[in-house]
Amino acid sequence: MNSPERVMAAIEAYVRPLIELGRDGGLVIGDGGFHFTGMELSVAVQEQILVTVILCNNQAFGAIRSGQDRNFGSRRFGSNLWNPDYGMLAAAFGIPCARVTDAAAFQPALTDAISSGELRIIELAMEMQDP
Ligand SMILES: Cc1ncc(C[n+]2csc(CCOP(=O)(O)OP(=O)(O)O)c2C)c(N)n1
Ligand SMILES: [Mg+2]
Repeated sequence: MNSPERVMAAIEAYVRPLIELGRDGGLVIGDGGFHFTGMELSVAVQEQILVTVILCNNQAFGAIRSGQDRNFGSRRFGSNLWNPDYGMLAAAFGIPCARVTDAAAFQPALTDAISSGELRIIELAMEMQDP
């Protein structure tokens, strides 16, 4: 599994050169945030917005759950997520999606997605960690 620190370091290493070149690298979003906004993939396909979407899947509204653990004696409510099969969801939009569960596989997947120049999704299985 991937720790947030390792993931962010890898993302920064790959995305920073693109930002410095003035190119759109992509976006990083949590599974909870994706549940709010995921249908915008339709706009991305329609308008051919060719970015890499890194979908960080920790099966939780993690920041909310951490707050519940810290401030409410670990009494969790509504902060765990049931998630769909993102590969199937991406396929419904015609978007290739790679699922990464091992930290070592993330950088090759990111390089592959960015260099494709296509709209791509990388689903990154994450550990749930208190920030
Ligand atoms: C529009 C909106 N609604 C609710 C919130 C409150 N909120 C802050 S963090 C968070 C959880 C986000 O979950 P996820 O995207 O999975 O990220 P994680 O914390 O798990 O990394 C929510 C719901 C918000 N910031 N914006
Ligand atoms: Mg989450």
